[in-house]
Amino acid sequence: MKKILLIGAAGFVGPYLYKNLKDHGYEVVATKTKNETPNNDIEYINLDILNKEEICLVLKDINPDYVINLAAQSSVKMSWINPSLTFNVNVMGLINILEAIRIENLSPRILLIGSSEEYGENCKDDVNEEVELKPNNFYALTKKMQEEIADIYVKRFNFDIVLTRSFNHIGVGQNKGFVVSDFAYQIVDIEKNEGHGEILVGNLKAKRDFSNVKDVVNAYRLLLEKGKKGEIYNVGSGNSYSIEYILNTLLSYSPAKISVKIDENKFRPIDTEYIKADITKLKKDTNIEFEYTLEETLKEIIDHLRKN
Ligand code: A2R
Ligand code: GDD
Repeated sequence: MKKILLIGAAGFVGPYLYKNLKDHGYEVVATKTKNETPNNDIEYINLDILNKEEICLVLKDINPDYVINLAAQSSVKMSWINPSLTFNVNVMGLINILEAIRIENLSPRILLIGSSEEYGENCKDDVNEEVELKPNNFYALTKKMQEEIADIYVKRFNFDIVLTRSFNHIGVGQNKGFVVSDFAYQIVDIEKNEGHGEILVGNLKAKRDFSNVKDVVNAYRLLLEKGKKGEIYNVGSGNSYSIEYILNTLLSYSPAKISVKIDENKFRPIDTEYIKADITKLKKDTNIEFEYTLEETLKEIIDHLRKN
């Protein structure tokens, strides 16, 4: 049975990817930070990617066939508040992982998760992998640096690395701080209180390519299996929706009387306006079909919050 080291597996994406990999017959060793107390039945080991020696010990112990890194400071919003944390985890943490693999003389296939945010200013309709990257926030810059660092390890040390540029993904379990959770939590709070109230929102004009996290983790497994060494793949739905459409769809699922207030504090210094993925390359190399619609995903998220 092939063994996968899944780093940073107690966040939003981790438990979904863990399940997908197990369902497809992999042995998975999942890691979390020592501060996390995940609410699921996955057995984790603790690993801090800022500690290279710790990574070496884990690698030596497990000797994985594959390494997937999900550990990151993953919020664009937070990267404006704490750029140094974002650089530490997303850049230094990555170098620690790659260096530990090199030092331990291992040769696992590696999957690294990047972001559509890397296209930044150059984002446009059906953006494909050839478009020049022009990141316009610190998070995006760290993900662009990830690609440059990976390229050195592929070319200089013959590492087998596949990378993604993942577009927005949503689902049950995503923390507040991301748009769908921010909206859904507020709506459910209003429903539970007086049944009427005001929801605070940020930039409704931005458009994003949203997918269900279950489709995204399926793409990650397929890329691990079929992606080409050193290649970068857009992972998205190929559909773009305005944040206003997301808001209105969530509101349409609620019986509460809700008014919408634009809150200037929720706007970012710079916000990428329009993102939509060209997923020709992903489809060609993996034959993937995305299963879930945006509307059913939004419904699942809000229904789950009501029950919990
Ligand atoms: O910060 P924590 O304690 O919540 O843990 C997060 C973990 N993490 C780390 N793991 C090991 N060593 C570190 N120094 C370290 N710093 C943070 O990475 C959390 O459990 C995980 C990231 O989970 P989320 O923030 O929920 O991200 P998500 O949505 O699962 O995204 C996975 C990947 C990331 O590369 C994103 O940038 C990309 O997909 O969108
Ligand atoms: N978070 C948040 N909260 N965003 C809001 C709100 C709000 O109340 N109102 C409007 N927005 C807008 C943001 O300004 C942005 O244009 C859009 O909604 C999406 O914001 P987020 O959900 O925070 O996601 P993101 O696009 O910044 O980043 C996510 O997607 C990337 C891939 O494109 C993250 O998951 C990243 O880790 C990921 O790489």
